[in-house]
Amino acid sequence: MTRPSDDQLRSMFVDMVSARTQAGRLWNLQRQGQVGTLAPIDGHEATVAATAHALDPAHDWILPQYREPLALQRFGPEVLDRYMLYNIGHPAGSCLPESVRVAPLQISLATQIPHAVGLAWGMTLRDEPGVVTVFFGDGSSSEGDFYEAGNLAGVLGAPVIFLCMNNQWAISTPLHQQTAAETIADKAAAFGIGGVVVDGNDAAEVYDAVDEARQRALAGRGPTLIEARLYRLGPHTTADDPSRYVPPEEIEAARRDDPVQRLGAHLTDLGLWDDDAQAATEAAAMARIDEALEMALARPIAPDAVLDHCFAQDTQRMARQRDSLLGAPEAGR
Ligand SMILES: Cc1ncc(C[n+]2csc(CCOP(=O)(O)OP(=O)(O)O)c2C)c(N)n1
Repeated sequence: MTRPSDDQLRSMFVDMVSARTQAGRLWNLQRQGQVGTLAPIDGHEATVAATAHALDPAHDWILPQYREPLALQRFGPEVLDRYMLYNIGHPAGSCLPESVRVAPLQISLATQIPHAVGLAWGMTLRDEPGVVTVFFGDGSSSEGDFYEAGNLAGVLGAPVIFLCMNNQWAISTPLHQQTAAETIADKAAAFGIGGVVVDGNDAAEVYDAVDEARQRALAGRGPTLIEARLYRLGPHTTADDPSRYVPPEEIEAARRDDPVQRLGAHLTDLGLWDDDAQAATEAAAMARIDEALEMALARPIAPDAVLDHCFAQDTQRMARQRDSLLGAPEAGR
């Protein structure tokens, strides 16, 4: 077991506080109509930040679902810059620079899981060091892609970490309607790989588990399925109203175990955090997200950009749509 040092815990916490602060800002921007519908990170910060800190941004890959980018600062400032482009609907938001080992967001549930196995196996074939960590939710663990990818990864011994963020809900579907298995980690047995449940509100525990899975993968001992148990503290997306289906006592209990407050209290006890550190981190996070928004808004976007990157050549229908978007005289016929 590799417990993170106090300094590592503190830098994870900076990323967690930044993510929480920026999530609040994004919420307001969405309500002001400046960015589109998005899935808030609230409640997932410890798991995502600790995972990023247990990995090596120079060699390891992260394949996110859609909730993670604000806590992936360790993998480079481009992650936030591209996330803001994505949120304003710019196609460049789905294309990260090659030097950044983070894949674009994935909305089609679980499709990133087989991609992760393919990427990891490709790295093995090319003798490239590193592991691939793929994030997905409890709901995504019911998709066929999860089972196919888990099975293949087990057979190949691919260097993958399957990181299931079990936040208890898939929009309004509670976990007990998702699976009859006692834990999602139990499913690892069917793949012939290691499976572990961790407290996803405990950054140190997540760090340990990811570090151990990483060492195992690098030593050629194959994949691991980590189930991080946490709670979605906000709505599913900015378009959701969880008060219609989340029992109030459940969300109140989850708020008492808020991962950001938990680690903040621990670091404060150690004398490593105080109100000044909190204020400085929040101010820097706000300045950074506003800078990213400004850069995103300044980037030109062609009116027909939505049609790019679908096919090498437009279909006839797309060509008509493109003319229409570009205001050609033939438009609208
Ligand atoms: C293949 C597919 N089916 C359905 C949906 C609609 N959908 C979007 S999010 C979601 C719930 C996902 O839950 P989970 O995987 O637990 O992740 P969470 O949002 O809770 O983080 C569903 C059903 C989708 N995006 N893709």
